[in-house]
Amino acid sequence: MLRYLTSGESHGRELTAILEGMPAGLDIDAQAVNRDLARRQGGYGRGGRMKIETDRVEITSGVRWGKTTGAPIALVIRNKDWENWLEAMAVTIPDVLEDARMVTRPRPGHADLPGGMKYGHRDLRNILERSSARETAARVAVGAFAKRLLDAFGIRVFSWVTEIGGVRWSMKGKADAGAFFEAAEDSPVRCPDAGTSKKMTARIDKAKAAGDSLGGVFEVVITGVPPGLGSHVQWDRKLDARFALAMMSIQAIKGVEVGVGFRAGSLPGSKVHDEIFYGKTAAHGALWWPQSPAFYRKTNNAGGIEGGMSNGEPLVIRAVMKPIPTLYKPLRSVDIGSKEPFRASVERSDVCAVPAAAVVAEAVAAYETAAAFLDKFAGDSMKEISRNYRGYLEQVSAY
Ligand code: EPS
Repeated sequence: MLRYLTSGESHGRELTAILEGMPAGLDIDAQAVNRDLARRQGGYGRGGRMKIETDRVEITSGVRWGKTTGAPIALVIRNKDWENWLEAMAVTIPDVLEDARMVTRPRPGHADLPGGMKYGHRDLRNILERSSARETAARVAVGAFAKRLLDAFGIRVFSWVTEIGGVRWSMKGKADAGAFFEAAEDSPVRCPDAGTSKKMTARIDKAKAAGDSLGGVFEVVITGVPPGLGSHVQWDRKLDARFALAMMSIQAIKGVEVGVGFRAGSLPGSKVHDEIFYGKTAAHGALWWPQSPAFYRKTNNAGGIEGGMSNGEPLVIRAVMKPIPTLYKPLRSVDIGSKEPFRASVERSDVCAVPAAAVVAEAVAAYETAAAFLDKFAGDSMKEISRNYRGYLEQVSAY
């Protein structure tokens, strides 16, 4: 069983994650983890904090001589900004406290007010420090380990942005995950289309000038997934249900779609379901793909999941991020101490973090895929899992 926990505050000493259940014998490349951490920090529309931080992972357990041992893997990412918060974020009461940086003004759309009421804090900093999307750096590090495991079995995870603040990329032609991903990597907003990228950055500039923030939509595609991850037999084993939970757990995500998604509500069944064919097929491109003849589809409206199970097609998951609630434009709120209304203004924030959220989504999707993969092909070492996987592929090929 794969599992992980994260801890850490936005301006505390560091973020920590513990990942347990990774098999022994997996090659680990800390630089690959750092590359993903840097990708999360990027994107047009990020604020001042990302100029302070250079996120780097420290692997403090579970890896020896470049390989996992099977023991829990502990990951640490230091907050450089912590040095500016030594007193305000101290674990013990500081001798000198010039500025506690107390927060009594809840931001509409943030965890501040419900969190304060729930935990009984009069200082909302105790809520915002943990609810901040800074936590996603730890999840990206965990996701990089999951990606490494999936990569060993030819499974790859991609992401790109399809909409920012109403500027939409309407994808033309057949989706080519590899090409879209390469183009997205070169775009300041992770949109594969250069023309749309320009319009998106202009939209972000406009929002910034108006003191506003923007949300958007991104897509995650996972290729090389064999049929049979997840299960139809119980609610919490359904693969799409697990993806929905994972996506919604990312800060500021308000909706998730799989495959054709919400458009399924307006199309008839004949235009939604992916017809099944059997025969000689062109190379599928996935490592697991059996020898021809085989079952295949010409469309992928299901987004690679039927009955809560992967069906062998690429997994396609989309999610929408709301505009960041920390915005320069004053919004009405009420001080929790004085109960007086005020208009919130902030010192520092991102205008748009949709490109970063797409990178985070890659990480959580990689984790869910790896967890489902290990559920099915369980083993304590890479050797054992490879053996289990090969045996299953023989069964699929002969079906
Ligand atoms: C973030 C770090 C935060 C914010 C952002 C995400 O840094 P700071 O609050 O010090 O500027 O930039 O978080 C939010 C906007 C939010 O509302 O939580 C990061 O590392 O991604």
